[in-house]
Amino acid sequence: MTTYVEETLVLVKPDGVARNLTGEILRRIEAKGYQLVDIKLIEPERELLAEHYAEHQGKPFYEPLVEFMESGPIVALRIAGNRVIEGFRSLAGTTDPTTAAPGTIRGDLARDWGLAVQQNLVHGSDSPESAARELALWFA
Ligand code: IDP
Repeated sequence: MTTYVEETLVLVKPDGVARNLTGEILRRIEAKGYQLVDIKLIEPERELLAEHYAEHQGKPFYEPLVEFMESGPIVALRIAGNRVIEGFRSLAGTTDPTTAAPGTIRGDLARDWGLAVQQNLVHGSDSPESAARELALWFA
């Protein structure tokens, strides 16, 4: 089995911070054995969000997504571990809170408010390339 250490970007989105779930989310990350490398509370400029979500520009949920991400503070986490990119995506669960598996962050804790954007508590980079790009954006 290949073992290697990699890093990923996790964001506790505004719904997670507003609902006081930052500690619970970090607890799950640490309980899984991942290392916290850096952390900050940030209210990002629109330019940062536009770069972060560049792949979604033009989609129907893009504007509501950016507005949601501007609606309150975000906690950015740099975390490290073997296969942490894939591992955190597994901890987070799938995008839709209603169908995300129980036991995952989204499955256990995220609410489906019936809004134009899924307020699903967390973001996690989806590939090594995304992780490098997003860590450079959020921890410039
Ligand atoms: P991910 O965060 O699970 O990787 P992405 O497809 O990268 O999902 O989408 C980014 C974010 O955009 C999601 O976390 C969610 O907040 C929102 N989103 C994605 N798809 C939809 C949709 O079909 N309706 C509403 N919001 C969506």
